[in-house]
Amino acid sequence: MSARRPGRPAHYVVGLPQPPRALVMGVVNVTPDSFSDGGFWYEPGDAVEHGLDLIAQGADIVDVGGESTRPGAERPSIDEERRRALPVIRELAAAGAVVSVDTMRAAVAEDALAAGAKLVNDVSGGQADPDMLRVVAAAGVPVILTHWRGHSDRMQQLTEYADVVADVIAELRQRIDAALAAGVRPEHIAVDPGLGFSKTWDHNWTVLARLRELVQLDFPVLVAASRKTFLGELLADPATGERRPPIGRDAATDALSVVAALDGAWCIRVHTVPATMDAVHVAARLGAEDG
Ligand code: PMM
Repeated sequence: MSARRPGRPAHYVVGLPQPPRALVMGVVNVTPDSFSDGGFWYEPGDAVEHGLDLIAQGADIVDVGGESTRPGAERPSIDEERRRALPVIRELAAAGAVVSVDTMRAAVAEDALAAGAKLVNDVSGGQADPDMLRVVAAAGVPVILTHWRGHSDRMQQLTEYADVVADVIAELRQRIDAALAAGVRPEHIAVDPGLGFSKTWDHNWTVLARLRELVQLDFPVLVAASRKTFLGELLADPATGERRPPIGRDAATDALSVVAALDGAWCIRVHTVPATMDAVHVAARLGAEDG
């Protein structure tokens, strides 16, 4: 592995924007209970407006989801998930945005694609719903496969690893193989180490420190550290020990965005876009230096 950091994606997903820098994906959670922004954009009109703001700020993709995946979260019914996500996806796609649907349900993914979504972000990597990879293959759209071991009610009990990076890579390879076997085209696959999904805070740091091993998998890598609890824990109030609340974690998120982009991440998934855009430009410029 060279000492130099590439500063721009080592690989791109065919059919999505390919700027000479990491892509920025802005999050639109249409949920009452997401850890980071739950309830902020729960009304469809507010969610659409937020998505349009993210696009105006430069987001390459907006990721719309109707299910919170925070530890312990209860799953909404499929109808409720549809009710939350689909109108927002329809409007944002009609406004010209590249929309991804953040869902673990094949039927929701199918409806979202019909409503104009261009890619599927499945945090279970196709494991939660046995039909998901078939739906993605049939639609001929890109998919993000995240490292995942179980639903939110039990994911924090599934944190045993021999070597977290090697194990995540091996498990992601299995998901890639499953996607290919279902007929998904290789150039439509991106992977994500799933920070916070069946990982301790230390595991998250190890994965981020060794991100370049994941980049060497030869598939585009998405990094979604934005506002996650391990940042709140790092930045806990020294006097009280109280965790920094999600809204106060954006500067730390931006710092990680520079590092991830320098290491060759394909896409950075964040709640606030402007500083992330600057971060990926800085990384790309540094990566363009010879030496
Ligand atoms: N994390 C959340 C939701 N969606 N999608 C991907 N690909 N990777 C993630 O780590 C991920 C995700 C957790 O909740 P948030 O929407 O508040 O960040």
